[in-house]
Order: sequence, then C-alpha cells, then structure tokens
Amino acid sequence: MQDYLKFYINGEWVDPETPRTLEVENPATEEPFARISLGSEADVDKAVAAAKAAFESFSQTSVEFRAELLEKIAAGIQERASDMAKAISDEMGAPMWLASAAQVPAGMGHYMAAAKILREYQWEEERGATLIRKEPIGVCGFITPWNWPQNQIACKVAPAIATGCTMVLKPSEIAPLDAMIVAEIFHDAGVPPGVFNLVNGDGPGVGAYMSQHPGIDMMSFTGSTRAGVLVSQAAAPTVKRVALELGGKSPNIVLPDADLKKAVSGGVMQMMTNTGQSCNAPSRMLVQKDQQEEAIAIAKATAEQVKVGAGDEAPRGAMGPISNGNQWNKVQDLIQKGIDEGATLVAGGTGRPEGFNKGYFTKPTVFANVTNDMTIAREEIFGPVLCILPYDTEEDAIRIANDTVYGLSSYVQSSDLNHARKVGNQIRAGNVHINGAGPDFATGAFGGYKQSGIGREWGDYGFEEFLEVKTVFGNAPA
Ligand code: TXE
Repeated sequence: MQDYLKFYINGEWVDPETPRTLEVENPATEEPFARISLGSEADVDKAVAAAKAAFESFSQTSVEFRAELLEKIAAGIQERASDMAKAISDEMGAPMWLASAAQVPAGMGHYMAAAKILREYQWEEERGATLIRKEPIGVCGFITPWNWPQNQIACKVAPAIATGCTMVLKPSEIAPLDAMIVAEIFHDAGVPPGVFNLVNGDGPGVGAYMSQHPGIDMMSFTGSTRAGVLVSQAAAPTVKRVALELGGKSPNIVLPDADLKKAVSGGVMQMMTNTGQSCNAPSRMLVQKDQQEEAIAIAKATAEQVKVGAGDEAPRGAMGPISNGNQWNKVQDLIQKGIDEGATLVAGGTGRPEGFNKGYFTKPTVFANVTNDMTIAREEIFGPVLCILPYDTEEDAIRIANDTVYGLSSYVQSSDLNHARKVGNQIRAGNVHINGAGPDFATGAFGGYKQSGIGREWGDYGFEEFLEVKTVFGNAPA
C-alpha cells in the first residue's frame, strides 16, 4: 500500500489540517493499493487563499510566459506518460493499451491547443469610442470525475492557465493519483506557487465547500447531473459562474442509406470504448424497422468479439473493468431492469464475463426491441450496454432522439453528408458525429444542451468561458 497523503498548496506538498484517509482500490482486483487524504474546509480555505494571492501577479503575466508554461506542461506530460498511464490504469481500470493510447494523450492535446489559442487571441477590441476588453475571471474551482481523468482535468486547467486564472482542483476520490502527477508536472514546469492547488476529498465535503466558497469566482464541474445540480445550488448564493459537463444518453441514428455493417459494428465498438464510461457514449442506436433483424445480427456478432482484460495483460482493444463497485452494481441493476421491462437481450447480460471471478468486469451487452420509455433508454447506464431502438420514418427517429432530458452528443450514419447534417441539425445536442467521426479537441467545442450541462469546453469556446468582458466607454479629452 502506498501513501499519497499530502496536498499541493502554494507550490508545496503539505499535510492536511486534519488527518483522514481513504483507500484507493484497483477495480480489476478489488484490492486497495494506495491511500490518500480527505481534505477539510480548512485545507480548502488555505488553497483558495493561495490561489487568490497568486492571481494578482499571474493575471498580469505575458501571453508568451503563459504559452511557454503550457508547452512545458505538455512536454512534462509526455515525459511522464508511462507513470500517468499506470496510475490511471490502476485506479480506474483502463487497460494499459487504452490508458497509453487514449487516456493520457486526450489530456495533452488541450495544453497545446490552449497555447495556440492564447498566442492568437485578441484581448482588446476598439468599437468607435468604446473599448471591449477581456480579463481572466479569477480563482477557479475544479471538480473532476474518474472516467477520463486526464482529459477532464486538462480541459479545465489548460484554458484557466492560458487566460491567467488561478485554481483549486479536487479530482475524483476514486481516481486521484494521476492528478497528483499533474501537480508534480506543473511544479517542475515552473508554474508559480499558488496558481495551481490540489486538495483531495469527497464530494459532499471538499466539493460542496468549494462550490459555496466566496473566494472562488467560478466553478467548473464534470460528473453526474445529480452532483452538478448540488454544485449549482451551493454556488448560487455567491453568484459565481458555474460551468457543468454532465451526463448523456446520446442517440445514434442509422439512416437507411448508411453502410449498415459499418454503422452498426462501429456504433457497438464506440459504445464499448472505456467500458461504456463516457458521457458522450452512443448508447441509443436507432435503426429503421426494416433493417432491425440484420442490425441485431451485426451488433450481436460485434459485441461477442469484444475482449475483456486488465492492466498490461489486456490485448489491444480489450475492455477493462467498470471503475468501481458502486458503478458495477448500478450497471448490473440496469441490465436486470432491461430484462425485466421486456427488452430483448441480444448479447451479454448480468454477472461477470466467463473466466473472471473477481474485479468489476462486465459483459459487453446489447439489448434490442428497446422502447424509449424503458429505464435502460432513459437513464445513463455508464457501462458497456447498448440499446437498439426501432423507428419508422426519419421524423420518428428525430423525435425519439430528442425524447430525453439529456443533450450532450449525437451520432448520425448516412452515405450522404448533407442529409446527415440536415438530420443532425434537428437534434437538440451539443455535438453531432457523422459516420463515426471522432472529436477534434482543437477545433471543436464540447458541452451539452438541456440537462447535459452549461457552457462549453475545449478550444476557443472553452477559453472564452474563463474570461470576463469589460466595456470601457469614453473619449479622449477634447
Ligand atoms: O459521480 P459524481 P459518480 C455519471 C454517470 C455515473 C454517475 C455517478 O452516470 O454512473 O454519474 O457517478 C464530486 N458537490 N457520471 O457517483 O458523484 C465527486 O467527488 C460537489 C458522468 O462517480 O458526480 C467527483 O469528484 N462535488 C460523468 C465528481 O463529483 C461532488 C462522469 C463526480 O462524481 C458532490 C462521472 C457534491 N455534492 C459520472 N458529490 C461525465 N459527465 O463524464 C460528488 N461530487
């Protein structure tokens, strides 16, 4: 068991004000392997004070200084990539191939993108006698989850540094170790003391206290809609800015003119990526009624080929365990609910896959004949469970796609790009992926309509979220 009991505050690793520890478990073995401290209000107060003091000088640093800092951080992550991948793999279960090929690089991209945007950004604009000026918002509080931990930290921290903000990060208590490596990288890159602070802790303790803290000017949260609402409520009395990136139940409309085999097998594989633990997972596949039978056969064959494994031993492409026991139970309950409510189980089901008798491993699961009122079509399962829903007409498909409280991502498959875009334009969601196109962190924006969130992350839209707009009216004296 390894101890990681300190917090990073004001450029130093410090002991918590009150000792209280939590064990971090490896979901592939169910064995605890590390201990962290759980912070208190006093630790948050200290971190916020450090961030507030650092803001005075950091907000005045040059564009070049901050751009170079971001590039040094990206280089530092590259250098520590294998440590980082190992930490992520141990704490949240992504097999090493996935941690190295996707989890770590997904984060790195945001630092490079933020440096580029910063160098090109226009901070002031003259509009006649009026001057519009952008200024950093101040001290930011960041709360992040465990499913894509580096990506979720980087898409907050990178634009915050770029804009000259200072910050306190509370990573997920389930996956805190990769965030502690980030603090070491920031330290080595020369991030000035107080600019970046890390306090570990749980949601109701540290997370809720940060959200209500009068010294924090903006909260940016990624996690469940449940906790996002609590962050908003706690933040309201201090009228701070709140950015939320929450859950999803993303539709994947397979139009009749799509290459069915490619569309369905691609959709299954995307659903299983990261063991289905992605807020933008294409979890509701909509297939025209006449193509149901063929689509179900393709989906079954694809899901049955998905390999399961952990750590170094998992072959490339294999799916890791669910990241923690609570999630495993939630996923199992929802699979059972799908069966009980009358959906057709096409592949997978409850219990561990064959050959696994411990660890939070789950069978790659596909349900067909799902109707949009079933629990499995409405709730974010956050596991490797795909629902296939039939539709009659295109209008019908769009109606089903929009019949959800969420609006994060959506997917359209068609051989005609214009047709696919036309359908995508009618979906109330922040992202549309056509024919399996992946996200582009530099050019795109990420965030949801409806109960999937508030605000946008990534690229120039993500950068703007950390800025205040100041309008200066006035002429030179006559
Ligand atoms: O999330 P929580 P959980 C969804 C997904 C998943 C479900 C539950 O459906 O099954 O949420 O996961 C902090 N004030 N997503 O329970 O609790 C917590 O400490 C402030 C979607 O793990 O939301 C952690 O740092 N903070 C998602 C973070 O919130 C609070 C990613 C996420 O934990 C808090 C993860 C509070 N009152 C889960 N309560 C996505 N959008 O990608 C908790 N936290």
